[in-house]
Amino acid sequence: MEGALIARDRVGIQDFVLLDETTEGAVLSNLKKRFSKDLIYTYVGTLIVSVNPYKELDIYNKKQMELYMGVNFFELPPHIYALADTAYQTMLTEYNNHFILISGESGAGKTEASKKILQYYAVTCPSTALLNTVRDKMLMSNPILEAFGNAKTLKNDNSSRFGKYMDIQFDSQGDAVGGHILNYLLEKSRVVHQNHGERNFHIFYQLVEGGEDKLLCELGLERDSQHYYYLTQGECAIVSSINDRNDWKTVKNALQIINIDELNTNHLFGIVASVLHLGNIQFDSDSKGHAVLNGDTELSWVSNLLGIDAHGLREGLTYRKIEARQDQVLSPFTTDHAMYARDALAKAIYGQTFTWLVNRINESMENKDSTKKTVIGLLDIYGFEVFYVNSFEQFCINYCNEKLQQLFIQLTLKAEQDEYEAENIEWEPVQFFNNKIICDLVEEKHRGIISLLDEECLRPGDATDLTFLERLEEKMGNHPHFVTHRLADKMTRKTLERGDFRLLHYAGEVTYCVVGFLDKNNDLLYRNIKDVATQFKSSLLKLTEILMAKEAWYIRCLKSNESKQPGQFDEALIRHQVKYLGLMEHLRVRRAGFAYRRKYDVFLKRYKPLCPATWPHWRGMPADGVEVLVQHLGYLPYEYKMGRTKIFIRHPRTLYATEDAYEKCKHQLATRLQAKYKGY
Ligand code: AD9
Ligand code: MG
Repeated sequence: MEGALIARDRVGIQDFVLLDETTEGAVLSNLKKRFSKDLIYTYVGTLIVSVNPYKELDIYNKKQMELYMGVNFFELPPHIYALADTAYQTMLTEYNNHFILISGESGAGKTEASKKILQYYAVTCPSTALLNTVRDKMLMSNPILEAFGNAKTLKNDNSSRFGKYMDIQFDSQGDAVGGHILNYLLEKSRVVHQNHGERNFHIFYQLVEGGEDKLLCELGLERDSQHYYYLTQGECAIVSSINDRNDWKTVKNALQIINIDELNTNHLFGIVASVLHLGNIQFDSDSKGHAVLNGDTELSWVSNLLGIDAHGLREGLTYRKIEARQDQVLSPFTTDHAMYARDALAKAIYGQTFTWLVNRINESMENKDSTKKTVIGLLDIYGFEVFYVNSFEQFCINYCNEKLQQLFIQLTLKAEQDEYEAENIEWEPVQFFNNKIICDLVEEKHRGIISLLDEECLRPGDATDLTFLERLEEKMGNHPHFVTHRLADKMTRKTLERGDFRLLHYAGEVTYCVVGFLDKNNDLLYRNIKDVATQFKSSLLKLTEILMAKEAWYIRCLKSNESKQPGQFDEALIRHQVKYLGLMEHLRVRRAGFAYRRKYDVFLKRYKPLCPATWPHWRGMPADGVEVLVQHLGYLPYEYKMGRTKIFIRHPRTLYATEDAYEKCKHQLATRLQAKYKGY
């Protein structure tokens, strides 16, 4: 019981709350010391800091999982299994909902962490043959969604290009009985364009590399990714850390497990293949400057695979249909317009396929039993990212991270301080940077960037990306987190192009190029034209509501170095992340405060057998019962405080001693009961 919490040796300190000094230097040196011993997890109270090791560690096996089952959080060395288990145990005892927020920048280890937690539940929760199939489906949803929704970027060879929130549903016995996934904004533009050094979604390469000869023949595909325009722009089809052939087998197997039958699997790959064929359709200009297809082969493959009329498809790719009164007029495209139409179609087909897959996965994991369930939600969203050129996609991704940081601040720093205030607990306020100002800049109604973008998209006439930028300059001119070439001082201006705007995000500065903003936003907007707020903004808002109603657990992932190398601890990079993730503030709040708090009735209900005056019933107010109880247990005055509705315990050790006493007492009670009933 002593053990991990107060361990302080060559491997550093396992909980930052116990550091002698709460300076950035001390935090970094502790992280570094632990990282050098392959100890990638460290606590700040019940929050986990994880540093990406970029190598396989032998800490995720079944034995390790069993070790952490049912053990008090601080009893063993820090591990995400400890967090997963504590969330699970709390859910069972308090019968409430939880979520685990995994955050960090691109490549920091969020997706890996979420997979490990899911595996932990799949292995350690009680099981039956029926439930095992549900679990297999949950586990298998990962390779499928990663194949269709992840890609190699410059930051991460397996970068999530969509956001994912997964609820794992448990029954009252603690069995994992079902699951549900919400997905957020897939980066569809990647289907038709990849930057240098990046790839399209994994599934395309898996199909071309791993697909059986017969299948490729049926789909009209060459076994050569270089043959496809949509796969060659990034010039990096082969990635040493990725085995497309093996991954293909995994995905095929996973599709079977989630009950997608052979017919639908064939349709699915037919659609994937049709996107590749579409990308290879090229256009020439006729004598009038109108676009004409430069061949029929690819067109007929697309029409065959999608089951649509070839003539209609050709017309759709080369003409705009204008409805005039009762008539339809066809207005020919230029080659640029035709390519745009082709790409728009490819993105739409892929986007719909992704949504269909998520729906099918959800159907397969659905639990139809209507008895009440509790859930643990796992949030794994694309991380904050800054590239050489940043576009609308990065704007959405970084805005999403900004929102999650805001949620973290609300739920931890601010809520912690608010709670002390509400509970009348004496408290020295801690200053922290609140990024609400940046969230408002992006999302405020009628004034924020998204609203202005929507307005510009809906404005009839001559709206362009540049007129949008002008509108931003007009409205945001004085905002401390917004700058453009025109608004910048002399020094800053040198680093800004005329078509750029720069946002000072919580995690750093990002310069966005406005080219394509209107087009890409239109794509989102027309799905939901009646509402001016874009879909993404409202779906994030909904997500925040879902999360706010649950008890939160946090994993903050740090990227150890930019070159994806094992053993490299880039101090400057890590210092930056420690800073913007607000770890120092979090640590100060935690250290100054109380590690554990519970409502009086919940606390009393659990521990009342430990005191003759409260067992089996306490007749008075719960707060008085708790006071009597902790006096009996010998709590010292500085170890706890009585709030308005809750007891606050300063140090986890105090609670663990109580929990141990409770376990012992429970055991004795059970033995006594057994002895009593033996006589009957
Ligand atoms: V992004 O925002 O989706 O671009 P993530 O999800 O934060 O990003 P990811 O989990 O994909 O990053 O991790 C990136 C890579 O780091 C993985 O592919 C692994 O090679 C490596 N990684 C991450 N976590 C671990 C770990 N716990 N053990 C070993 C790890 N390797
Ligand atoms: Mg990821």
